[in-house]
Amino acid sequence: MTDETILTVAALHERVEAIFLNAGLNGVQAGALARVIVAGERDACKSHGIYRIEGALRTVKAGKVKPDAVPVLVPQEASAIVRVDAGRGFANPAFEAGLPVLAERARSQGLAALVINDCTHFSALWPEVEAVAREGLAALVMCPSYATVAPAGGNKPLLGTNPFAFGWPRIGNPPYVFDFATSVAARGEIELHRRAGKPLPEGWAIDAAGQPTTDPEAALAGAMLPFGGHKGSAISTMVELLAGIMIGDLTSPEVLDFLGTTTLAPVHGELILAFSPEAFAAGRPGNPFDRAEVLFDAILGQGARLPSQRRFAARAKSESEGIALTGAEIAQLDRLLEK
Ligand code: NDP
Ligand code: PYC
Repeated sequence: MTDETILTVAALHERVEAIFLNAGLNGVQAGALARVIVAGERDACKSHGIYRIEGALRTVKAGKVKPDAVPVLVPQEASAIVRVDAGRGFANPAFEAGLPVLAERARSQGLAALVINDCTHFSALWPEVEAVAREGLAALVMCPSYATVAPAGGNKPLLGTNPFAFGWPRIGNPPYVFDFATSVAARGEIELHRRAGKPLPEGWAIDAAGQPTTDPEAALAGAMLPFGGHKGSAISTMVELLAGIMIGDLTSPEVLDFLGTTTLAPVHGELILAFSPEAFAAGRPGNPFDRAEVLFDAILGQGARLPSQRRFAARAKSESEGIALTGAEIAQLDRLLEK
């Protein structure tokens, strides 16, 4: 006997969007948030699925995000830098507003960047790299978060979990996409372990005294660790530089100073880079998309899997069979709608 309820993707979208509209978000914000949260649940990415609704609503209630914000494209005629002012709204509608111009500029100039300023960000980045890849473009996306990760060799939170994602378009196949936190795990995973009363794997975190810990509470009070030691630490620092300082927005320690807590979604900027593989490969031998397939085949030929393959399989299952939610999750959605 199971207490599972199966919802179609469309039905879950309708419920999540209704929660946000009911909480006072305008249609632009509510629609974009519902799309990204339902995509997380659909693709079995629980750390960025419906679990994130509460945090987003808490951030609205705390007055740190504007529920009625309308993202504005900052006029910069024909520049390769496309800027969207999120107006202290969520990042997701700002991305949707900037994508068509980003794609057009990347196609005409070979490469272009979408800068999003003054946004609240709680989501996974793969929906964005996938959206750019659907335009036939390669993409790199990154953003800071808030200071929760100690630099390699350090002992206190300074860097964010700073996600970093890449997408490459494939003809006749879903794009090649990777998307990961530059910490060993996303902070959402620590919170999910805490809720489940499960210890963390070794090597994820240190406690407030700088000692290794597997206790999620101690980890949340201490610091998470970067993935790959000094390598992840350097990539995370690069994210602070490019997607914080370079775009004139907050770094992770500044975000924590501004918010004063990690219980709200972070407010900062985001950087999305788009590249036209045809433009870069012009005049050189071979078609870049065909050559990429040779590489992917060789990876798969060794029995390895491509990143996002698990997600695409989960998506196909959700689309054909629906999304399974527990009784507790359904009750939580009902509660959030009543709030
Ligand atoms: P994971 O470690 O779960 O996955 C990282 C990537 O590696 C995924 O693309 C995954 O694909 C792929 N992968 C995993 N295992 C394998 C394998 N054996 N072979 C090949 N590829 C593999 O990600 P994280 O926990 O680090 O991050 C989870 C999410 O959290 C991300 O979407 C990220 O954007 C988000 N996040 C957001 C933050 C924010 O501030 N907004 C901060 C930090 C994280 P697959 O999914 O198919 O397994
Ligand atoms: O999971 O690390 C995380 C995270 C931080 C902000 C949004 N997601």
